[in-house]
Amino acid sequence: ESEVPSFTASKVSQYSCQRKTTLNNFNKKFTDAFEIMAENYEFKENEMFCLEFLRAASVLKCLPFPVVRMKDIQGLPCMGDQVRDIVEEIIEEGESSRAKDVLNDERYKSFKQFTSVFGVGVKTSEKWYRMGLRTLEEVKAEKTLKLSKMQRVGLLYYEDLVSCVSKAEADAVGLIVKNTVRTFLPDALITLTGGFRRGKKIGHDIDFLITNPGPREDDDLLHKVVDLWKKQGLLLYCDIIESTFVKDQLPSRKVDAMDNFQKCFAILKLYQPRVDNRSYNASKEFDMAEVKDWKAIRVDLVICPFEQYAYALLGWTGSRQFGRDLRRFANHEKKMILDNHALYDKRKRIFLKAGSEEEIFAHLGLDYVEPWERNA
Ligand code: DCP
Ligand code: MG
Repeated sequence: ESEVPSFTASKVSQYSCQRKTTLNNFNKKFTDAFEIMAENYEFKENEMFCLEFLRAASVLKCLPFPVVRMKDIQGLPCMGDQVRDIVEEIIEEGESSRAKDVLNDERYKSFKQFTSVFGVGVKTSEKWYRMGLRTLEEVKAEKTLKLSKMQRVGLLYYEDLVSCVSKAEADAVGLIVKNTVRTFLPDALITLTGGFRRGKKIGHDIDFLITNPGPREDDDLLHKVVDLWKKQGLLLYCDIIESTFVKDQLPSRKVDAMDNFQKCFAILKLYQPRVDNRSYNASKEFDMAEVKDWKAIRVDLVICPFEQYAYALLGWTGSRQFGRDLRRFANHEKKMILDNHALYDKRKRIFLKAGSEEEIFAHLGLDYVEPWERNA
């Protein structure tokens, strides 16, 4: 009787790795409210409630229609009481009073500002808040604070870093990364990962995964790359984390574990001649003195052995929620442990090798999900 292609709520999986989630979100009104709630619980270190709202947001993001009445969410997974109450209020009132209260909450507002600084997380925010600090201005003025080098550069380049990175900027940085890496390793495979690989048009940083097909390993590669950038005056900050990868080590069970690959958290200077709309000055010359022709950009470089490339690519492509659900699915449905390095079958007690993301999905008995459908 209906013209609409049939949609069965009870067939929507509780795992986002069994759903297709593109960037075309029909339920932004709801998911924005859930994400505000989740972030507030993250600031309160209430992981359970935080995940509850992130999961609910993720489910609504995959719906092929906007929710307009309570019946539309009937039978969907992850719709607990808290979530349903908010959906109901948004349907009736157009907005959520609970989400609005969070946005006006003093603690939330301070944590939001603090955590927007590179190098500042929930722990540091908590410390500053307890000291009575409320705004970044107050943080900057508090001369007794011991800031890490990361936090100091985070404040120094704050304006550039909070303004989002565009896809065009990601491509420009991609060329720089490729050129530099291939100076040292001509056959290196360099892949743009993170949100941009999922088709996002903006991001907070640019993530690259580097590997070298074939036997040759180069533990010094990242050091050589950043040294060259330093010489070229392109490096504003860098922190190289050495690899702690141990072959045949069981994958980590932790849901949000950091991986063991060698990586570099950097801030690059991206030159971009700005179109300056000021007119000629009296001497009919451009006054170039104050024109800043570059932008500070956060770049993450991760380097992995070729054998682990497919697992690292899957992990670093995200989304975070998609990755969490992949690991949860592997664990609970398949008795396997998945992380960014490997997949381990606990029953057979073997590592499952994979040369592509498709093979990893196949090992898990999952239909393949394209990167742009992983925006869970
Ligand atoms: N990731 C990971 N292990 C880490 C950090 C990140 O597996 N220690 C994964 C999850 C993310 C992806 O890598 O989806 C990229 O991390 P980002 O924080 O850069 O997230 P996105 O690129 O998805 O979003 P944004 O647009 O904010 O950069
Ligand atoms: Mg990113």
